Amino acid sequence: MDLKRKVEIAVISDVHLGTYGCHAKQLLTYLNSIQPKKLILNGDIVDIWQFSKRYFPKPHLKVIKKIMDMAADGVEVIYITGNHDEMLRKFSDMTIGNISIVDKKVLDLDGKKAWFFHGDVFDVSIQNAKWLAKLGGYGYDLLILLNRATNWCLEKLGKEKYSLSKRIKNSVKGAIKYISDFEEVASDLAIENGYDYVICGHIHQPKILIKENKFGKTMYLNSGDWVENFTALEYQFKRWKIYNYNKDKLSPFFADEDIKEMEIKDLIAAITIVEPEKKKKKKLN
Ligand SMILES: [Mn+2]
Repeated sequence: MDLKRKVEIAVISDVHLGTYGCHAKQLLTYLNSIQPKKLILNGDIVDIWQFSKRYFPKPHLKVIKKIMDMAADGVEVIYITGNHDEMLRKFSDMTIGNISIVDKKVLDLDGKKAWFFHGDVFDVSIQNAKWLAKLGGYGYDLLILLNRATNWCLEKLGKEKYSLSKRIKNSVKGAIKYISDFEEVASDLAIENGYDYVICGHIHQPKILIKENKFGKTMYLNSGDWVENFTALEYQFKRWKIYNYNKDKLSPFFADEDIKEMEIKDLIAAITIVEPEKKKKKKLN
């Protein structure tokens, strides 16, 4: 009997393999517990920025192996590049077997349009991002180049690359503002482009929100991270849910899962036992 939880789509982001903060073991347990049709890796999976530290323990390798195995078993793996794995952007739009590397992805989900991207395009300037991204796909690509150019200059000047974690460390207030701006901009752009769902990572804040403005509404989703939150997004039965490793662990995540495992006679018994009690109550009344 296969006890893996079947989901249509599982989305993870911000795993940061190759860093001390990454919780690879928990992620491995999670990946072993699901059987998705599509696995979307929404950026910052392997942290190539910090690769020089030569830290890459066994569980981190196992995560990579697991993802490759899933792909070999027929899972469609979509690797969306982030800023910490931006080196992979050189290979964007490449496909190797069931694994494809892209900078963004649009999927049709039961007649609704879902827009996936990591979210670092908003880093350099969230205000500039707003009007640049209005150019649709072209604007998104421009923003990636802008971010890359900025980081290249910073490096040449001997400064640290622009990173969100640094900004958060610098000021809590600034971080809160950035997070709400991020959610706002991503949602506004999604509404403008007619997307029903906008799915990001990057800010390490798992969330599902309905966002509305005068032009329409969209659902904003963030898959969180495997550094602090241990979260994923799952799409099944035409709806999205946040999987939270600490809360949901490996217990049946959807209510109907334990029903599915029951024998038919037990199911019938479970329904029929209730009946005599109901009748009894009626009589008492
Ligand atoms: Mn990122």
